[in-house]
Amino acid sequence: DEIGDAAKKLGDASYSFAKEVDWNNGIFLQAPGKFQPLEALKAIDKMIEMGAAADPKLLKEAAEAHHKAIGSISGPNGVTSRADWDAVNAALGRVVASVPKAKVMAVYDSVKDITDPTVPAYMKSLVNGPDAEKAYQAFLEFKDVVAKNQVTTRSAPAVVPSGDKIGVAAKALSDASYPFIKDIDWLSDIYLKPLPGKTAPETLKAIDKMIVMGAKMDGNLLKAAAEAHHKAIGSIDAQGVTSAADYEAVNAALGRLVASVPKSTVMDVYNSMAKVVDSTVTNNMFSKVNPLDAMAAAKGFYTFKDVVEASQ
Ligand code: DGD
Ligand code: CLA
Ligand code: PID
Ligand code: PID
Ligand code: PID
Ligand code: PID
Ligand code: PID
Repeated sequence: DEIGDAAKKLGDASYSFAKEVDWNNGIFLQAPGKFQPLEALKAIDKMIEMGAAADPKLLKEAAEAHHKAIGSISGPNGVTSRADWDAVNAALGRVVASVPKAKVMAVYDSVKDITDPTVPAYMKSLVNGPDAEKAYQAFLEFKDVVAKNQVTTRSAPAVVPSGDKIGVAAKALSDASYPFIKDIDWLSDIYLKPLPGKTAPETLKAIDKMIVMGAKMDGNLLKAAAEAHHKAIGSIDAQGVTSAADYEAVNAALGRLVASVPKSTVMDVYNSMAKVVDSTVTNNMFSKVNPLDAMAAAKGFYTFKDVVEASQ
């Protein structure tokens, strides 16, 4: 297709730049300017809306392209192969073309709002400047091809299941865990801190398992889960906490999503996460909330998971 061909040209002009970026740099975990959690949440919300509007099949293919690209990483900077670099660009171009332009620009504008204007020049200073300029020039040509192939209407909204066992169980889980949710400091910057003692390549292994799980998920249920999160963001209070009803809808949507993939795929995520999240992290989280609320939430979760497993 045209986007695939354009991605090859983009690769010709941008792979030198890709090789110069230190993909393992811890800086990418930092807020790109002043830490403003509620503004950042707005930007994430625009990404969620864009994801929910995208063609689920193309999202799945983009996840698969990323998984493949992780498999061909080489060198200290963590760069993927030239072929996989092109394949990721092509897959993302197709995702972008599957949503109306305004959805893409809403992401751009909201991310701009939380990005310090000196960031681009600083990032450029870390690589060979002319290579960055060449890559940007090629991106501008690529985007014209994407725009030419872009839809004007979003994909259909998700069909949300109702009256299922997971929905019923989600109410019990949410009743048991909402007090715990209210104890959590959602506006803290602790969630942006690197995992103690873990390197980027180690953490990437766990992310890869999540990508694999995402690629196997039912596309309609993934869209429904994204829509539930968007709705939940719309009802947050000053502390960032969503309403009880929207929290319940998120739990139901995520339970159904988990049930749409094999158990071993979920356990691969859990086991790889457990390798990078040690008990200092979980104990620290626990120390900041009411212990009884956390234990009631945990009990609720371990009961819920049996219902999910039964529908898996
Ligand atoms: C936890 C898990 C939450 C940890 C929170 C930190 C996660 C950080 C993720 C880092 C993000 C990485 C990057 C993301 C994106 C970056 C973008 C660039 O507190 C365990 C041990 C292992 C814990 C770590 C693994 C958790 C993985 C969870 C999957 C998360 C995937 C998503 C990640 C983020 C991305 C989201 C999109 O399981 O867990 C606490 C448990 O720790 C406590 O141990 C458990 C035992 O495993 C269990 O066997 C049992 O003993 C239990 O239960 C205690 O404790 C007992 C009873 O048995 C129960 O019935 C009940 O009564 C209970 O007590 C009541 O207290
Ligand atoms: Mg979510 C999970 C935040 C958007 C899909 N997500 C998580 C949690 C964290 C979070 C609270 C990971 C850390 C953790 O396990 O803490 N997400 C979060 C934010 C946003 C967001 C702030 C922003 C809008 N997510 C989002 C979107 C999607 C997802 C758009 C796609 C539709 N998210 C998704 C999945 C999963 C998460 C599939 C998880 O599996 C993971 C999670 O919650 O695992 C348990 C602990 C969790 C919480 C504090 C909240 C849940 C409370 C449960 C139900 C009860 C508590 C149990 C116990 C005390 C602790 C967990 C024990 C453990 C062994 C599981
Ligand atoms: C400017 C000035 C003009 C010239 C110009 C110009 C530039 C405009 C630009 C630009 C626009 C632009 C847009 C970009 C957009 C990037 C969007 C990224 C979206 C990320 C998402 C992430 C996610 C997910 C995912 C799916 C999940 C949800 C999420 C589901 C259902 C200024 C040059 C024209 C770069 C969507 C993918 C996993 C949130 O206009 O004179 O330069 O760049 O998890 O969805 O699960
Ligand atoms: C524009 C203007 C509107 C019209 C429009 C428009 C277009 C927007 C577009 C577009 C946005 C867009 C985004 C693209 C992004 C491509 C990103 C590619 C990333 C590739 C990576 C590869 C890799 C890896 C990997 C992980 C490793 C690092 C690597 C570590 C730690 C402008 C059309 C709406 C194409 C990250 C995955 C293995 C490098 O908005 O008027 O057209 O395209 O190895 O990580 O090692
Ligand atoms: C233990 C001991 C026993 C008792 C026990 C026990 C506990 C086991 C546990 C547990 C397992 C477990 C699993 C959990 C899994 C969470 C998985 C999260 C996945 C997140 C993903 C994120 C993503 C996306 C997304 C889609 C995108 C890709 C991504 C596309 C196409 C220890 C109790 C049985 C919690 C997939 C969603 C946006 C990456 O066994 O005695 O306690 O928890 O962006 O894909 O867009
Ligand atoms: C298990 C054992 C296997 C069988 C199995 C199994 C099950 C795994 C499961 C499962 C995993 C799982 C995960 C669930 C996670 C739910 C997470 C809910 C999060 C809700 C949030 C709501 C909110 C917001 C929001 C953003 C705001 C904060 C809030 C800020 C900054 C165990 C079946 C495979 C259900 C985060 C979105 C508005 C609070 O593996 O043997 O069954 O379920 O307002 O952010 O303000
Ligand atoms: C213990 C012992 C067992 C019993 C037990 C137990 C307790 C475990 C616990 C606990 C785990 C736990 C985990 C918590 C996790 C919370 C995760 C929240 C994530 C929030 C995010 C927010 C954000 C943003 C956002 C984007 C911004 C950055 C942020 C930028 C660029 C010990 C009870 C099981 C509470 C990700 C979205 C706005 C950070 O296990 O016997 O008690 O709690 O602002 O992006 O700024």
